[in-house]
Amino acid sequence: MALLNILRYPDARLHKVAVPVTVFDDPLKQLVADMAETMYEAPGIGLAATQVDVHKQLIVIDVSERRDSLVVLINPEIVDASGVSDIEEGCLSVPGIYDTLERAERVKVRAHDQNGKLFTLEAQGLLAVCIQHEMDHLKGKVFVESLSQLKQQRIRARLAKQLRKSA
Ligand code: K1U
Ligand code: ZN
Repeated sequence: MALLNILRYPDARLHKVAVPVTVFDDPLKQLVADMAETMYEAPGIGLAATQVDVHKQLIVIDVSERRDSLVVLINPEIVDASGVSDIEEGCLSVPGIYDTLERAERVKVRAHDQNGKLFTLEAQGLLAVCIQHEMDHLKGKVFVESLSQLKQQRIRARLAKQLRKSA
């Protein structure tokens, strides 16, 4: 397995739109394993392929406390959504920034697993919010871009300061 590099906002590659996976082969399974290892090591509760500069519709998520319940969503589609959640979001591509967006509290998602098998998952709470956050990455959207212009300005200033400190 290998640790992958996570792109940092405002890298333009985070805006690429992912294409559907058509081949469920060994290299795809290797990518799933590498993304899971990268997510656990970060640590994070989710990771979209876009964030590791692979522009395919593939997400890994684990919101369990024991970190032993990996969910792999390939070509995910939300088929039902309800309620309103105010769970705070973070992003491995925007370290140190947390905020809430208006998200559905419950989603029903249809996706393929890494063997190509189609399944439906009903999620609520943090898992539902994480699925929506990761699916936005696949569309080339980073969560901070849905915040007000004022908040985005402040975030850009904070990130520039972080960058200066680490240089
Ligand atoms: O997409 C990402 O960058 C991952 C992101 C997912 C996410 C978190 C919270 C709400 C919605 C989506 C993260 O994992 S940020 C890190 C984080 O939340 C976390 C890390 C360690 C333990 C618990 C949470
Ligand atoms: Zn993110």
